[in-house]
Amino acid sequence: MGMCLLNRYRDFLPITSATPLITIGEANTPLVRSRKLEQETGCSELYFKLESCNPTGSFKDRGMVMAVAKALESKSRAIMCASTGNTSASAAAFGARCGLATYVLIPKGNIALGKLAQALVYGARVISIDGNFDQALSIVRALTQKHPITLVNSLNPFRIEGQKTAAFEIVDALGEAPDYVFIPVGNAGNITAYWKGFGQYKQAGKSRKMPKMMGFQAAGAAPIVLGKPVSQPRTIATAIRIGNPASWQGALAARDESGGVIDSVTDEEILAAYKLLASKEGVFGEPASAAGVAGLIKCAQRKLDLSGKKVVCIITGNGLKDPDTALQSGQPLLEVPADLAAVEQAMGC
Ligand code: AN7
Repeated sequence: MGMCLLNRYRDFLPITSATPLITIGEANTPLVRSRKLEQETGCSELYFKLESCNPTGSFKDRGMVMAVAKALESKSRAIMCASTGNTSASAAAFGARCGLATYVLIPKGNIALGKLAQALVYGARVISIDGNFDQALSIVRALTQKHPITLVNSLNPFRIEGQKTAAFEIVDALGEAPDYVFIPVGNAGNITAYWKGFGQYKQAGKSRKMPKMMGFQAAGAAPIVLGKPVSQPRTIATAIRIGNPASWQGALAARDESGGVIDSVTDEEILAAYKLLASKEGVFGEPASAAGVAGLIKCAQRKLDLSGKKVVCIITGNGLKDPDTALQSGQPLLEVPADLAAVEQAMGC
């Protein structure tokens, strides 16, 4: 279907006759069957939902298209978010497309290079604070109360509305909801949105069952697992370096109502899954995306029986966004003279 996201799922979205059906080509992302990990983890069927294929390279475009459409509908002239990088890239893209002033607040030194480049080239006003994401979000909440600027973090309920469409696409592609969804958790908007989407689709008779939601935080930034905020979150997966998630309650509801888990994976487990995904599956997700996959591997190692089960891992963002981690994790670059014999030697022939 060549129809934009807002139009395709308009019956499930807060669309009115006054909502502009904007698009930058978001959503309708591939669901790709695994070749390797399916056998290794003992799933009956394992799929990767490539949210990394969105126009700005992450799932954020789904929620942002809805939030910005509603901002335009309400005649807003400006949008603002705090971000670990992907939300800011998406806000900046839609802001540019729609002629809105866009302000983004990011934690200094902890945003992947590609994401920073995106926000700057789309023309957002990018402000880096000497603090973390949680501090940035609290400043943005205060500023958007004080000034006529629309908040486009997932505290804005339209973000969750747009993001839930990924669950619709999975059910539409499989003809039924999967048994398990493995997903990284940062600010917890995405797991909240998926759970809402699966619920609405079931209610509409589009599926008969609901998946177990398996959310994974990084061990150094695992407030939901620990049951208390983390004041100085740390992880190589900067996208989910969040110590006090805004949608904490939504994540708990998704876990408890689905019979799933919110657990953590170490940076070592994240990096191992990141490398395996790229080198064995040809799927280059960013480190945060690998947290969900690392969670699947961890569960399989702890003897979670996935035989007969359909499993989906959400690849939330594109690996190209974080070239530093890629260059440190991949094969070494071989540099040789411009000489046939030297190249042969480097090839190992
Ligand atoms: C690739 O961009 O929070 O649990 O400010 O970029 O819904 O927060 C990003 C989060 C997973 C976690 N994977 O999703 C931001 C931001 C990637 C991400 C998450 C993020 P949520």
